[in-house]
Amino acid sequence: MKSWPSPFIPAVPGTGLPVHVYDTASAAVRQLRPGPTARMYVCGITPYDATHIGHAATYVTFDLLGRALRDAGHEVLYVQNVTDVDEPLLQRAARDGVSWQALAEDEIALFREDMTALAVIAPDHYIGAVEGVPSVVKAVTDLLSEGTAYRVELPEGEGISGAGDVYFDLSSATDFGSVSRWDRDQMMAVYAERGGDPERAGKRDELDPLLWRAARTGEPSWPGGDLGDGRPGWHIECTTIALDYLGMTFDVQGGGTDLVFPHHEMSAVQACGITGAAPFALAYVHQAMVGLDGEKMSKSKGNLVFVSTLRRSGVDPMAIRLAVLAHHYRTPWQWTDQVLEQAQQRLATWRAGLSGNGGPPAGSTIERIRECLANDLDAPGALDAVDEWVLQSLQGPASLASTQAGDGFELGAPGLVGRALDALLGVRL
Ligand code: 5CA
Ligand code: ZN
Repeated sequence: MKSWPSPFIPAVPGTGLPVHVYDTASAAVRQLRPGPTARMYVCGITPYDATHIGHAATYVTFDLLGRALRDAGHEVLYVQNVTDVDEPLLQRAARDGVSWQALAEDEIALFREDMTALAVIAPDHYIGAVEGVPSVVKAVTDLLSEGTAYRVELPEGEGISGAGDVYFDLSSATDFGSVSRWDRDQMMAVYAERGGDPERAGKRDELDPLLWRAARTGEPSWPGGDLGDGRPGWHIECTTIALDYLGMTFDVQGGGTDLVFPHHEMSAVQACGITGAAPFALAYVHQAMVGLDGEKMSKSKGNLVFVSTLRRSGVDPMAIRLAVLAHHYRTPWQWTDQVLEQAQQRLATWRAGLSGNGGPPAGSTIERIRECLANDLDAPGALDAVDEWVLQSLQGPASLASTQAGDGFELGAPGLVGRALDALLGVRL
């Protein structure tokens, strides 16, 4: 699937530090140790509504991680999916009387525009679930023949395919639970509301995830060979796309904390079942939930602030990016008018502070930005470092006179800081 144009990344003198991030699976901040190419998979949108600030936070966070890895000398191979066929998309299309394909196409187009405006680096492979169907068919067929998956008959009168649904057999997995570290009660508490079907008759374990949904009347389906016509379950979509484009044991699996269980847990356990290897990813990194009016911002609740609505009302996308970066990715936060106003104020101040020919020396500020990013993506810390440089810049050379030889201002420093903001933080002034 077509992605979006990537922003130009200017060169910045020096190199970034080894990147540390919080890995959900080991419950600790860990150093990433990629080879020359860091491999990153981030779960993409289900395109039934526009990009909201929570989505923006997730994609800006992983954009920041990609930038930090590039700055530390790695190439980044970045893969993202689009869940372009799934229950919520089909339901919304039916509700609104539009085709699910048209709805998905429109929302993906809007998402591309939002990502471009927010200066998010595009994935190298942007893959739709529909594009991934042949791969899912192969994987599920293999799992069935190995006995790690099983068929469940369709409820009477529901299906148009006789072959039945296919489920993954969790009893075949040795490391189920190793991504989330949750116990069974925690899992059961959220499974149904997060797309699971614990009540489905005929499953061996209530938690077994759906791999292949046999064709139903009125639902889209694709040829599944021996599986019969049908469509992929949600988790297997990400399992197979990640395996196809990154291979097993890639560096970072990313998404929001709402995906820790079941989505990332199931994606991982299925990948281990398919390949016979482990782990699926070396680190699982999660963006905390962004909320509005005290609740998680979510399409199903409808408490949403859309990036495109803000843009249309004249808000500078860089102010939206700064509003996101003002919050650490591991801390849940709420979107308010004040958050946006502060970001707009900061953007204006930075623009003023960077508009001169000379300024306070850039080197130590760039170093601080790099230290912050390498230290579990401390974006708020990086913004503080820039604030301090800008303040000194606006106060003029006198602010440095007591500590520096001459007037202390360097010609070209604003240009260097501007390039660092652009390359490392994705903030273009
Ligand atoms: N298509 C699946 C992933 S395979 C999905 O979760 N789509 S989504 O459209 O619901 O979410 C897209 C991404 O945004 C996911 O990584 C999700 O974890 C993240 N996300 C969703 N809501 C929020 C929120 N309120 N705050 C932060 N991130 C969020
Ligand atoms: Zn996913």
